[in-house]
Amino acid sequence: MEIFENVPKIRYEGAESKNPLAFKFYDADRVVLGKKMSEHLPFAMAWWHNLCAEGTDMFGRGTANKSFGAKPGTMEHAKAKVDAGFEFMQKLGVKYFCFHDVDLVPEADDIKETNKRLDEISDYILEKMKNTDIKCLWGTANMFSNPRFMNGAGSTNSADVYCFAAAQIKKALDITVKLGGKGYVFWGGREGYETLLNTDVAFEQDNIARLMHMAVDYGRSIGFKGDFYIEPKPKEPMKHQYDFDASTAIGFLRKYGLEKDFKMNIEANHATLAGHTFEHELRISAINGMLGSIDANQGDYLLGWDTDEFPFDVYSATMCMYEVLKAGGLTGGFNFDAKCRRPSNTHEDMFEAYILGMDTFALGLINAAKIIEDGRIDDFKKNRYSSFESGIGKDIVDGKATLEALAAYADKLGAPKNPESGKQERLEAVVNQILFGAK
Ligand code: XUL
Ligand code: CO
Repeated sequence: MEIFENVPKIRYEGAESKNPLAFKFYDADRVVLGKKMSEHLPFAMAWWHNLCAEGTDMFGRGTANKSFGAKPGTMEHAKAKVDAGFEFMQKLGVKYFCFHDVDLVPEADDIKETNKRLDEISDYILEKMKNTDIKCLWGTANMFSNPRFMNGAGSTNSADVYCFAAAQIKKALDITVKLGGKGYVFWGGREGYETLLNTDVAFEQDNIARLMHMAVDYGRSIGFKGDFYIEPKPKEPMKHQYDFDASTAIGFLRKYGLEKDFKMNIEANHATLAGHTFEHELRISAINGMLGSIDANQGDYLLGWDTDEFPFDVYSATMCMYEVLKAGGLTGGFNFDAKCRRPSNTHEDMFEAYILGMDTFALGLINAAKIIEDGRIDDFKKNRYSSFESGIGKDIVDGKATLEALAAYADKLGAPKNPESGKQERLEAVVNQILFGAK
């Protein structure tokens, strides 16, 4: 049975098209820098926003109907969401999905019953997957919504809750492996604190690391070959979250010897909440060999919280794709961790939102490839450090210098000349020329 009857298969119609249900820029088979767009951009659907969230906010009920013809809270509804999700992905040509355990089935009072439901729904999803080329990008356990996690999961003060979190991770890993997921995410929404007055930070961080080590050991023991991811976020819902940003999370992973099994899942809106640009977080991850996957969305600079909007900002997508291309691509994908605005409450809006996001990233890819082919930005950056390519600069880079030798060199020099201009405005103008100039 077709659920989205009014929506046809979404096709590429080109930049001139006025059809809201067509791609203007995302042309799956178009080759950019030697690879198809669809390979550069492995898009994923976020189960939670797309199939579960109805637009509830702090002040009002949902506005969208996500019942898909079944009674919410039942296994029939869980299956209807699978049907809707697969039809949705197939119509858009989205090849991956991401899920939390509790996105898939209604959580029961008893974890044994929840797990039984997860077995049933994952059988149903597997069956669907067999007839399509749709795959699982990553799975995760929701260890933040249930009140039992109010003091954290890995960072909780309750050993019983800690064990419950372990049980949820174990099952979420089972399901991720069963569905062939490429990754497993830890987003620490409740792993943090409200006040230091009641918090033993060192103990809590040690405990989070213990849980992650157990997850890695178990995952590997059941044949999980993919990457574990930390998804950094500085705040919301907790006032201070331990995985503040990529640098903090990478430092944590190294401290606890987890860096070989983990990479970063960078979310654009989390980057801006941390006071960074999206591309900053991508660069920091990439230079540490930890750029894994992306949660593709955007925030609102006028609001101080995680608005999870669909990507619309072409500059940001361009800078993102520049980082991704420079890093040689992602091992993960681009998960639209994004939701329609509350008044965009129709099923067509769900499609149009994904079309917007996919077209924005297609434009980002096209633009980033042009910037790289043009070469001026990369050349400028490289030449900017040319004083380290010979003489004393090369000695420094080659590790041949001592502080005394450099001080002697500086003594002879007197005062160094000021370095050359950083030319930011010229480089920004070059980017604009590449984006909007003659073809
Ligand atoms: C919350 C968030 C999560 C993670 C997965 O801000 O981004 O949905 O992506 O738990
Ligand atoms: Co996310």
